[in-house]
Amino acid sequence: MHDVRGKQVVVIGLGLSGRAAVAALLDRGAFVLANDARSSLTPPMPEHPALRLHLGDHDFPLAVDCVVVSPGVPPLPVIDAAVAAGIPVWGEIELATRLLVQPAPIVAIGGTNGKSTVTSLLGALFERAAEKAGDLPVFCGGNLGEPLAPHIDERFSTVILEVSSFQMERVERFRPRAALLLNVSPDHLDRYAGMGDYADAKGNMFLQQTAEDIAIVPSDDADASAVCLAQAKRGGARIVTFGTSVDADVRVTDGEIVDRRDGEIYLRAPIRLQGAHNARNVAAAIAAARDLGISPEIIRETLAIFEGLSHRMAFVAEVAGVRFYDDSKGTNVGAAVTALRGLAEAKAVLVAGGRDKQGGYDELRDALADRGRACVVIGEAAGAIQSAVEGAVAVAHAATMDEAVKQAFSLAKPGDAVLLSPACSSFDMFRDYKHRGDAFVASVRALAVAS
Ligand code: UMA
Repeated sequence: MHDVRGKQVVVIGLGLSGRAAVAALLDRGAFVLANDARSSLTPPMPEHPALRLHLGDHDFPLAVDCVVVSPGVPPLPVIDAAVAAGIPVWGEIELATRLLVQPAPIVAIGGTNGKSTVTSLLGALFERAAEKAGDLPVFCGGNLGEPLAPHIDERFSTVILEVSSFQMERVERFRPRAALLLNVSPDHLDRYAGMGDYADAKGNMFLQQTAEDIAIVPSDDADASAVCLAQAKRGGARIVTFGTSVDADVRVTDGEIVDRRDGEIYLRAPIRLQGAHNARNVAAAIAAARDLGISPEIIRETLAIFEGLSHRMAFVAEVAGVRFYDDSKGTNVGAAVTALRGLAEAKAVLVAGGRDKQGGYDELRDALADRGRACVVIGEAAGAIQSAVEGAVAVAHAATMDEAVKQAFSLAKPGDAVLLSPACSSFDMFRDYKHRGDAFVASVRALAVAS
């Protein structure tokens, strides 16, 4: 356990991660300066004799031993100044894993898409195994929603963390026993200079790995496999591959997932998570789980019942022959394209838009040309999406989610899907993607009642 007692630490950004970091640091005896660009906080920070606040800007004096940065805080002059002065700058994950009262093997899951599904599946697999063995509980969180910092005094058998590129920008000793990079496709290009920088941030999770650890990356033509492999090679772990190529260690075929390391075969038919992209997600999870000692029996039992996440391709309702799906978690173009192409229905009305991430919408245009009936655009990115996809499909504009659902329904034909997969973040109109998905589900339910 790392000792921060008596140290002066500044925490930048007081959302979920920042508040959790502040509480952990105070608990361990540090003096904390809590900083946020907002001038008032709701809820306010709890009072503590070792806590001071600096709100409204980031112009605080850098007389500190360490800086902890929240993932959503972009590069700032004060952070550059700290780095230049040799002051350690950590993310909440670096801090929390250092402060854990009892270190546990860490499984870290990164990638542009699928990481929440794989994290939750690994959580389910390890929890089932721990319960059966009477072992310590499992922590499952990170970018998924629950930071690790509030749990530093708990004892876990395994710590499973979904890690975003933002979170991996500021790591130093973070060393996962298994690190999975599922794919890399354009996202968050409003934050990074280019795809190279974005991939490098994700790949930082491999840096401290040694031959006792494993790095899990895709092996086929999709998902920028070469980029993922190059990132994994920045560390010293054994590399394990998954995917559709014949030489993948955990290979996906039409009907099976074959673990070529031990010859185990997992039939795809009984697996609850369906679809080609999910078969690859399952293969990646198997690659990690088997290496950390989870038995094939536990894997089969879990795969037969694990349903996946809400707001990730979740079926909502059927209204007059039109099936509605909530993929509010589809916050980038790659996710929306995968969702659209993965639908069982031949044609879909897509509801897309939100806060633009500067990645361009050409791929979405192609997918809509193949599978789209129409596109209803919402939020700040409405104009940009409309200009990109017009000509491929009919486009309508909606001011609210309720209006978007009604317009999508009127544009759909019986047998079509209406898919919310926004290709953008939600922060222009909603608190987060869950709030956006809940608004969609509520509007669909109201429509079902009214029809
Ligand atoms: N802030 C500043 N200065 C700035 C920018 C922000 O002070 O320049 C302040 C804001 O005023 C606010 C705080 O920072 O008070 C917000 O911090 P944050 O954006 O890091 O949000 P958290 O609540 O700490 O949530 C973060 C992750 N958010 C982001 O990465 C944007 C959550 O991921 C994560 O679940 C949570 O930590 C727990 O680990 C969400 C996300 O959108 C789901 N992630 C992105 C994604 O999945 O694509 C990366």
